[in-house]
Amino acid sequence: MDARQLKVEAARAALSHVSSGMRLGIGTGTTADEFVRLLAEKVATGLAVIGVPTSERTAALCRELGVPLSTLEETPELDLTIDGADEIDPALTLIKGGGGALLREKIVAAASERMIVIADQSKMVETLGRFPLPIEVNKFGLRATEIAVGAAAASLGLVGPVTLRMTGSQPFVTDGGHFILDASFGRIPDTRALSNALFAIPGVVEHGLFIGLASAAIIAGGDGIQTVHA
Ligand code: ABF
Repeated sequence: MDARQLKVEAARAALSHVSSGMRLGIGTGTTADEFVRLLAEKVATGLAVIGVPTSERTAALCRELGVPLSTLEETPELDLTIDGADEIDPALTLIKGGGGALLREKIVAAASERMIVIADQSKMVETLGRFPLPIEVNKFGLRATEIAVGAAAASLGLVGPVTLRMTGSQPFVTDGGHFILDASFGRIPDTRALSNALFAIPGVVEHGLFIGLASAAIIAGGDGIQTVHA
């Protein structure tokens, strides 16, 4: 199976956890998009769910395909969030944010009874950090925050640059109106210590370490579907 088909199979397996009446958090990214497409087919045949999207991009896809939407304000308690990830370790700690939606994704995941991560096998790692860690920062004082993040990260294993994420010649701006710094650690053996250090920096809004949020991960690989429970 090619990479897209693996994403589809993981998304299809996640759909089996969805039942009528559920309030769903809906993630962002290409794997989450496959889940939205399959969910829309079920909605068209009578599945009664309401979705809270984690990005404007996902909201637009849901509207296009007819998935009923709500907001976290109207629906503050969710039954299940289905979302992708950039890296997944054996304890189901995640790196997310490659798609720039980490702030809303973490808020929605935290508001959910359960979170199921859907991914292809390539996302599984023994230790997080090969993927640069996205750090969402307030635009005010960006340069000062960037310097502080670099200093804190250096004491916690930063091995590469802290780079401002760009879209063409302009800084990438999140749905929340913030910028993203991507920091290369190579390996992150102590995710909690790094999380605490980053949150101690004024200007840091959120980061892409999802610790203790995922209930399960559905992983599609060459030898089929594997479900890992936290
Ligand atoms: C999103 O899913 C992002 O946090 C993460 O970067 C992305 C993974 O994307 P894909 O499913 O396209 O690999 O939640």
